Formats: sequence, C-alpha cells, structure tokens
Amino acid sequence: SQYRFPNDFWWGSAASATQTEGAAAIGGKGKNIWDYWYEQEPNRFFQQIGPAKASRFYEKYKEDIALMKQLGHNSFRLSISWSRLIPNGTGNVNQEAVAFYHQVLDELHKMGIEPFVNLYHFDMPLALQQIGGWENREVVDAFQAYARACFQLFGPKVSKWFTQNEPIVPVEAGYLYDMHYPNIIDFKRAVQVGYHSILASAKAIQAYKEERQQGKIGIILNVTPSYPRSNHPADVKAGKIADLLFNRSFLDVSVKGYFPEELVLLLDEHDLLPSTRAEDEATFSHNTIDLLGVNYYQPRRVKAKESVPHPDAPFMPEHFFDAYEMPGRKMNPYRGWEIYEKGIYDILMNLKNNYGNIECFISENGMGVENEDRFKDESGVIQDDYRITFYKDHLKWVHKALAEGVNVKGYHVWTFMDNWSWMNAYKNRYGLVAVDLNNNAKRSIKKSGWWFRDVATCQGFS
Ligand code: BGP
Repeated sequence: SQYRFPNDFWWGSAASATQTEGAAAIGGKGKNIWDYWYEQEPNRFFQQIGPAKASRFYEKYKEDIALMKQLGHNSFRLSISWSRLIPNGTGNVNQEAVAFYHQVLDELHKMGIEPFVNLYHFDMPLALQQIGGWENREVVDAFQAYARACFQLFGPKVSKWFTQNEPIVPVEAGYLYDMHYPNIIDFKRAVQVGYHSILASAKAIQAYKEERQQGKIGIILNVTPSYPRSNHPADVKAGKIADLLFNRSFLDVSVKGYFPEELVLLLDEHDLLPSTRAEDEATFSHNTIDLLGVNYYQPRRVKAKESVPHPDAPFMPEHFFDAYEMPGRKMNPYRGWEIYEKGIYDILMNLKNNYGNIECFISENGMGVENEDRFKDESGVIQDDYRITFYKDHLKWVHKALAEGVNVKGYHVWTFMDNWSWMNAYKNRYGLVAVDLNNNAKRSIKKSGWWFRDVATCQGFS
C-alpha cells in the first residue's frame, strides 16, 4: 500500500474511565467531581445519561475487548478511575476496583492487546476537590501515593503508563472558562492548578522510578499548534504567548525538565507566578518523561490583540491575543471544530526539531458528529465515510513525519466506542463502534471500525 507503517506500529484507540465505565455507585467507587456535578446539576448536560451509566464498560468490558480485537487493535488506552481505586482520594484501596482492573488488564493481554494505562483523566476525587483540588499541595502528594499504588498493584501487567491526559484542560475548563467543575474564573489560581498538576506528574514519575518499574512512563498532551494570523511581529508575538501558556507550560517541563524562561518572565510580569518550593526544581529536572502522547483535534489560531476588554473584566489569557477565525478554514460540519490535518505534522516536526525527537505517538485524534444515526444504511450500519476521510487525511501527515525521521510509534483514535463527554454527554459521537442508548447500550461496528481493522491489519492503506 502507498501509506505503509512499520510492523510494530501501535494501532488502537483511547478511552477514559469516567466516560465509559458507568457503575459510578457500584463496586465500592467513591465520587469524583463528575459524579457529584451531574447529581447537582443534571440540566447542565445535554442528555439525562451521565457518568453513572455512561457506556457501561464496567459490565461489558469483555465484549468490548473482543470487539477491539476484531477491529485490529494491538493496543488500547484506558484510564484508572482514582475514585474507584481509592474512594476518598487518599487512604484505603478498594479491593473490588483492584479486581476489576486486573480482569480488564488480563482480558486485554489474553487478546494480544497491549494496555496503555493513564492515571488521571479530568477525574478529581470529590473528597480532594473539597480541600481545593490541584490548588492544594496536599493533593500532589495524594496523587503520588495513588500512582505508587497503581504501579505496585498493576506494574507487572503494564509497560506503558501515563500520568495524566491533557492536564491543561482542567486548568482552562475549570479555572478560566467556566466549563468544568469547580467553574472558577481566576487566572492566578489557574496557574497554581497547572503548576501543582504538572508537579504531581513529575512526582508520579519519581514514584515509578523508586518502584523500579520496567516499562515506560509518559504524559498525554494536547499540543495544539498556535498559528498566528500573519508574519506581522504583533501576530507572531500573540502566537508565541498562546503557545507558551497552553503548550509549552506542560510540554517543556515534561520533556526537558524545566519551564521556558519566557513563560516565567511573562507570568512574573503580571503577578501570576504560583507558589513553589525550592526542591521542586530538582523534582522536575530528574523526572522527565520517556514517552509522549499527542492528542490532536484542531489548531489554535490567534492574532494580535485588537479588542479592548471591559475594564471590569477579569484578567485572562486573552489579554495577550484574540482568537482568529481564518477565512476559508475547513470546518467539521457535524460538530463545529476546524479540521486542519497538517497540524498533526507540524506538532510532530516540532517534537523532532525542538524536543530531542522524543519517542511519541498520536494518542487521540478523532471527529465528533451529532445525530449520527442519520447516516445508518438499511442494514443499520453507520456509514461514517467522513470519519474515514478524517483519519486518512491525518494519517497521511503522520506517515510523512515518519518518513522524515520523527520518532512516532503509533496512532490511537478517539475513541473506541461512543462515550459520555464532559460538556456534551452523548451529543457528539466519536466511536469506531456505536452505542445504542435506547437499547441496553448495544454495540455495533461502524463503517470506520471495519476500515480501521483493515488499516491496522495491513499496516497501512492506499
Ligand atoms: C479530549 C479529551 C477526551 C474527549 C475528546 C473529545 O480533549 O481527552 O476526553 O472528550 O477531547 O472532546 P468532546 O468529547 O468534548 O467532543
């Protein structure tokens, strides 16, 4: 085939505990912020199906893993639910959760699917949010203890660990833009949250080493490229600041072990520096990642600040730039995000050129679609050709990056099956496999699922 990938390329998909497991009140699970928020404000969410049920992976995992196998997966990323394993965030380990995750890992191995395990996917245990979540330094230690427990319990079965998924998202969504609980809008507190969460990541890596684990550990970042409107210096500066705040804040410290100097200066200039301890510097520099997961959906486009903020408006990252809607940009007509395939290549080349060509893989890439049932054919199969095109067009750029020497090891789509999402419940469907919420969460393979199987099995496409 024209686009051939290496024999050992990782083909698979990603998912997260809160979005798939359900069984929120079953098996001894404690509450996380999503369980709590959904109970408090169900009307915030589009449909009356929340994390309590989700896609019912907790009960259907065997069937799902068999489907993964059928769809050519040689790897799959899941997350462990912190509040399932340690219901109060600290303290006792829930043995039912230990048994559940062992069963899932065993089933994956039985099917020849390598588990990639992530420790944190937006799901702060409620008890820890009540003491301030990532704002409170105690939560950093709690995370390290939780990570250590995971390595001790599951280490022999897992050779690829990830500390966190998109740690910038809880910062943006929870502390800047009023989208995730606890809905705070405060730039300075947001910076503290980001700092503690990336410190917790480094401390988890430290625990990994102390536990003398044999595999690799990394982090998953949405390294959204920040494209400036033009080459005009004011636009370029705007792009650079967006990149510092939203990408390099996590990327540099994870890969290189220190924060970019320009970022520190910028934060200092605006009195936004977080509180730190002297020993943190060594924690960061000694505990960099082995492996980077890259999530990519859409680029960020910015221009020099033109609008004048209201004098009473809170000080926000948008102080430094305005969003830019590039004329003629291609949009996903079924969800409203821009599609810019080359972005995935730009990210990978940046990793090669500026981050020591770190070992990486695409850990999420996907296309959300509303009302996907309208694309069913007579036999009931969703004909999601738009998604096949989306994957192909991105994979072509991954292939080019590979040919140019980028150390990219795999491609995971978001996601295996339709799942519950943070802001949108089941509105946007992403799966290779459809989930029928009106019929016992019945699974059925979409056209893209079969396509994915062919690509994974043939190690490429033409
Ligand atoms: C990523 C998250 C996923 C997933 C995806 C799609 O940022 O890691 O958890 O939800 O985005 O986004 P959405 O579900 O909001 O369409």
